[in-house]
Amino acid sequence: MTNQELAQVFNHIAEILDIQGENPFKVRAYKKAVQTLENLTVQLSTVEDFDKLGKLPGIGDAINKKIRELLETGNLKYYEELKKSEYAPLVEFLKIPGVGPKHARLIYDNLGINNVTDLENAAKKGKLRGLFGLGEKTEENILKGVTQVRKYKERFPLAFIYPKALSLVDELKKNKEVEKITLAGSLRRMKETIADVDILVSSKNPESISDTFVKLPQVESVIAKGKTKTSILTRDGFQSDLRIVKPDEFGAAQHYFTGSKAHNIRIRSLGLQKKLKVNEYGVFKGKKRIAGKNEQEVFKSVGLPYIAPELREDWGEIEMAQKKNLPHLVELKDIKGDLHVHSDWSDGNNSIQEMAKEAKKRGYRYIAICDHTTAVGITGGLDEKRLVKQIDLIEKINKNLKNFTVLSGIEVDIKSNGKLDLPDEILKELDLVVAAVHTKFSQTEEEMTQRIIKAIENPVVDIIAHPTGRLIGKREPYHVDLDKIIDCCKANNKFLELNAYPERLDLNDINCRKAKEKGVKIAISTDAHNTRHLLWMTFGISTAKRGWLEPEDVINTLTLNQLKKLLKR
Ligand code: DGT
Ligand code: CA
Repeated sequence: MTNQELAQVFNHIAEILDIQGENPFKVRAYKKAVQTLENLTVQLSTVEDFDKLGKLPGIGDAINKKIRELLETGNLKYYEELKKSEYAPLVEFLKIPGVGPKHARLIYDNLGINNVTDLENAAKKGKLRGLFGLGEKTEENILKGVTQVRKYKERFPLAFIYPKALSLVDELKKNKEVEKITLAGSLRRMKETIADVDILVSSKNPESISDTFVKLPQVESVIAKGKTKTSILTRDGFQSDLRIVKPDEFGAAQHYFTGSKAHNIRIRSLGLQKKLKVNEYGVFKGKKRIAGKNEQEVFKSVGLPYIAPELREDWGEIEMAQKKNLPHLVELKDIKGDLHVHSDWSDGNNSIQEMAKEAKKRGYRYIAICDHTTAVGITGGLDEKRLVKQIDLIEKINKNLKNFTVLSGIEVDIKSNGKLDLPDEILKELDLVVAAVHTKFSQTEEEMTQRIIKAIENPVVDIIAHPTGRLIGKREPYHVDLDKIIDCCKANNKFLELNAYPERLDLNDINCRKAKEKGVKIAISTDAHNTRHLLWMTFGISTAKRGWLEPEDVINTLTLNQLKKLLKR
């Protein structure tokens, strides 16, 4: 079990206890444990001598014992019992924005409702109003929330699925009958949400591969088991389909099952024009297979160069490939620094030194510390006085660093009137100013657009962070005219962020492309709140690729000197 999986168990426990109305201290203890587990830098399952690990911060004896039980047996008796509670199904309600544990319990105790469909019907019929503390407004919010949750219910965020899919692949690889193996489907295209995990294997012994697959420790149940296709439901709640093909067919199958469907249709019709049949088994001229071993062959047979999976959406990649004009996509290795990370000066978990050290370890040359300002309403938001101190400290830290520079930055809040949360005089002293909206999401499009434009037009601002404010599966983008924002950035020589934080990915793929087409450059930043979060650059890069970005479209591919010139400080 990974730390993340342990954290999920304790989070679920905390939610059920909270709904049951347990002692708040107990609930908080579990929530704290979740945070600790998510932020640990060692994987507990790899620790041989658990006793030597010492006390984990914020985790008491009782929870410690439960961690052990989970690691040793893969199960937790206490948790299994708790899941049988009549209140357990109500955790579904907590996903609806604005519905808390108290509401959930109140609704169940009074109306006996324990599933989202019944809740929706009750809200429609106005049965919730009148329950203590609930009104018409709550009913409206619940209905809105339910629609939002439904929209994403069947899909999982990329960052949640990705590591779990890789571990399925690693497990399968242990079977020596596997010749080649690849992820396929939306996951190989790195879409921001994924319905199911498609895996493709070539082997001369398909039965052996299916047998391994259905016996993996991740399996909750087997949906179907056949010679060429086997499907499982994992303990994480997602489905994974495994296809097994002959070695000669691997490339054709890889292309077919990577999709997208729209892309495949185009490729097939290009084939038809050349009197070729393209399918998952190969490319055929009459009965003769002329390609199929690898994807390059498949593309070549229809007269195209290789097209990266992230581009395969029929968003113009076929035409560009025909003109031999495909973008040279940005890669992780092009990235020279991270321009938006937090430290323990605001709501981050690590010190500036620790963030710098980790970034250097990743091969970066610079990092910008951009802590929050006070208006965001978190503990530790920076005011002018503390920011001056932070600038001093960073100067000192830099004296002890070789081939690496910490930039003094800030994630300054854009207030509802477009003014910034700190005076320009102090912001001018910084190497970099990232500005962002964190409050009053309900403004009209006109108000929000003007608010952000005012910030862009302020000479001290360099980058607008997470420009649309959406949280995947949780919050829709605020109303904003992004075209105007992009135009304004272009006119003022400012930049937009692609925030790689898994639930943000904001700008998204399409909007990155829009910015690029209008000549606005992008900063791909993780918004890391601890050292591990720096890894999220991977998802920033994949989204950038889906947005057709090339190294020259991305400002953190620049050397420090080039960057400083661009920022004109
Ligand atoms: P998802 O699962 O909704 O996140 O998205 P995908 O793209 O992974 O879709 P999925 O799992 O239904 O199918 C995987 C790939 O298989 C898909 O991207 C293209 C290919 N495929 C599936 N069904 C068809 C089809 O009817 N026609 C064609 N041309 N390709 C298909
Ligand atoms: Ca899929």
